[in-house]
Amino acid sequence: MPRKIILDCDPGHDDAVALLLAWGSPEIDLVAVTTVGGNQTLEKVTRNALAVAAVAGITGVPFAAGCARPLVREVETAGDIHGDSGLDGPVLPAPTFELDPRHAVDVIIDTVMAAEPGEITLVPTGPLTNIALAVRKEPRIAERVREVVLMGGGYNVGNWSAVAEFNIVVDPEAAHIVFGEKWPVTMVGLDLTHQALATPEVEAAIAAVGTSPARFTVELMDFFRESYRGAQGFDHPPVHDPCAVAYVIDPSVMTVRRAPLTVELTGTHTLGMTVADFRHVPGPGVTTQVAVDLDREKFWALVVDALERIGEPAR
Ligand SMILES: [Ca+2]
Repeated sequence: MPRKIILDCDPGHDDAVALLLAWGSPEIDLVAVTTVGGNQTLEKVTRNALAVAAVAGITGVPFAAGCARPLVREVETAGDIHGDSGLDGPVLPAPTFELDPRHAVDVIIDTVMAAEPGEITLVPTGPLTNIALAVRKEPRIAERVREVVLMGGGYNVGNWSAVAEFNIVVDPEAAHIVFGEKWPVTMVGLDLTHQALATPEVEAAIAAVGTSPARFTVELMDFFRESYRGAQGFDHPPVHDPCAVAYVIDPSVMTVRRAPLTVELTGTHTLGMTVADFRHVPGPGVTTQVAVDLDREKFWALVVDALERIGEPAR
């Protein structure tokens, strides 16, 4: 049985790859895509999500726009990494379908409440604003969601500050809400995603697929490489977001470790830090875990397989 997921994203180069991976994988049933302001403004990331849908030939999946700003703090975007459009590099095609008229928060609630308990997995790959608001508006989703597998945070490393990751630090209050709910949370953070580097060998394997979605992916990675070289001194860009999707497809793609997980909300130098407490053997009440080690070959094989399955969509 394919796993039903809602991808809550802010495309974003790596979100785009996450969307392609989800759409092209038979193990995933993509039931909705929701957008949140993050890497760029809500308007831009929503347009980008529809552009990726056009590239991949996605049909029959509701796409809905959500929150334009964090719960408490001012808008902060990542134009230095993702460019002015939020998806700089390739030419972005025009949308091929209309947005769902509902707010993303309502799409999340409606989808989870209409499904059987334990059927829907939430995969947030942007700031957690929509997810936090959804569980505040309809608390019963906390018991009905199978699990939350999110890209964000890091127990040992940051990128937006020395200790904080972008998705978490731009809306730490939302992350606090999501980490504190009853649902199981897997945090796929920078400790893991910095192992998912789009090396020239990886790009060559993607390029060899030979389709327009594969070329689109290579163009995204080329832009991402230059950004990461300039902004953070990486030789090859870490492709964060598809790691969360890959974990849903095949949990053996990474090792995880259970630990209590909290978010720093008041630190002078540590705002948005995700703190995993590894001191004790976690008790049965601990429902959070962090991703540790990635099987790189298995991960990139999933991405290449998905692109092969997507093939050359009709326009
Ligand atoms: Ca993202």
